[in-house]
Amino acid sequence: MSAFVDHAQIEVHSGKGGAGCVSFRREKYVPRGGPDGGDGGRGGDVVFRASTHHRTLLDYRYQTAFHAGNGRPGSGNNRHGKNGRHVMIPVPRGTLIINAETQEIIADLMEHGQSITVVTGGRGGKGNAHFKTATHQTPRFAQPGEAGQTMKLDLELKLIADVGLVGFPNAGKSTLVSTVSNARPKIADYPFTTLIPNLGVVKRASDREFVIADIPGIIEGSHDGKGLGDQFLRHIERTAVILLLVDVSDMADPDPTTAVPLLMNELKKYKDSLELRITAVVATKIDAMTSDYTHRLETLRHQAEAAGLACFEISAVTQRNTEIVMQYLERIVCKTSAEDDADSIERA
Ligand SMILES: Nc1nc2c(ncn2[C@@H]2O[C@H](COP(=O)(O)OP(=O)(O)OP(=O)(O)O)[C@@H](O)[C@H]2O)c(=O)[nH]1
Ligand SMILES: [Mg+2]
Repeated sequence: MSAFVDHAQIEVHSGKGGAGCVSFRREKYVPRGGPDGGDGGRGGDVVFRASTHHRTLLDYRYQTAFHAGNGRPGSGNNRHGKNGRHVMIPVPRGTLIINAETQEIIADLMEHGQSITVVTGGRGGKGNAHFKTATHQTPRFAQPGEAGQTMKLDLELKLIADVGLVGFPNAGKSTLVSTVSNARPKIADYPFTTLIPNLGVVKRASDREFVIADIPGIIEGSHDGKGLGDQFLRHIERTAVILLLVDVSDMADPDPTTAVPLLMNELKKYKDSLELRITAVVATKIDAMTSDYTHRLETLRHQAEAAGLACFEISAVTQRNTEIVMQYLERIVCKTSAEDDADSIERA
C-alpha cells in the first residue's frame, strides 16, 4: 500500500565562492609593494541530516527553498574572505532524497544523525597574490569565485505511525483523528465507514509532531479475517503506542464493558505481544452519555486500571479532554525518540 507516502519537493542552492581580490601593498617606505589580494571564501554547502525529532516532511511543504551563504570576497593585506554559512536540513529517519530531474536516489537516511552533503559551495577565487611570477610582478587580475549549485529534490518518506487507534466500528476513531490532525477521513454513523487506514500528522505547539493511525474497526474474530481490521493491524505493528477507543454513549453497541478484553484478545491473537503496546483506554462520546449509563463508564475505568492502563474520557465533538490525550501521547512518543537518541549515541 503506497497511500502513506509523505512527499515534498524543494530546491537547494549552495553558496557562491567569494571573488579573489586585486590589491597591492601600499606602505609608506615601500614603493611599488607586491600584490597582496587575498582569496575569496568558500560558499556554504547544503546538508541533510536524519533526526528522530522530526517525524514528517510537513515543514517542507511550506518552506521549499534553501540557500546556503555566499563566500565573502578576499581583501587586501592577504585577508581571506569569510566562508559562506552551511545550511543543515533536518529530516525524519527513512527519508529518501531524490534528484527530481533524473529521479536518481541520492541518499536514504536511515539512522539518527546520519548526514549527507547534497550540493557543495563554490570555491573561493584566488587573490592576485597567487599570480605573482618572476616575470610578472604586478598581476592586475584575480580569480572570480566559483558559482554555487542548484538542485531540485524530491523528498519521500514512508510514514510510520507512532500511535494506533483501535476500537469497534463506530467508536469514533476517525472523528478523533480529524479533530487532532491534518487528516480528513470520512465519518459516518454506520460501522465500517473506514475501509483503509488514515494517517494523520498531529502538530504540537512545541513544534514536535507525531503520526496517528486510524484503522478500520475491529470485531470479534478480526484476527482471523472477520471484518476488515486484520488486513490493517500490520500498520500498527510498529507503533510505539496503541489506544483502545471505546464508545460509552447511551447508544453504544456492543456494550462498552465488553470492549477491553475483546480488543486485547484480538490484538494478542493477531500477533503475540502486540497487546503490550496498549497503553490507555479512551472512553469516547461522553457528551452523549447520560447519568443512566455512567455505571458502564465506571466498569470500563476499573477494567483499564486492572489491566494497568491509563484511562481518558473524551468527546471529539465538543473536544473535551482531547488536548489532554494529545499531551499524553506527545510525552510517550517523545520519550521513545529520546531513547532512540540514546541508542544511536551508544552505537556511535
Ligand atoms: N456525540 C458524539 N458523536 C460522535 C463523537 N465522535 C464520533 N461521533 C459519531 O460517531 C459516529 C462514528 O464516528 P466515526 O469517527 O466514523 O467512527 P469510527 O470509529 O471511525 O468508525 P469506523 O470507521 O466505522 O470503524 C459518527 O456519526 C460520528 O459523528 C463524539 O465525541 N460525540
Ligand atoms: Mg472510521
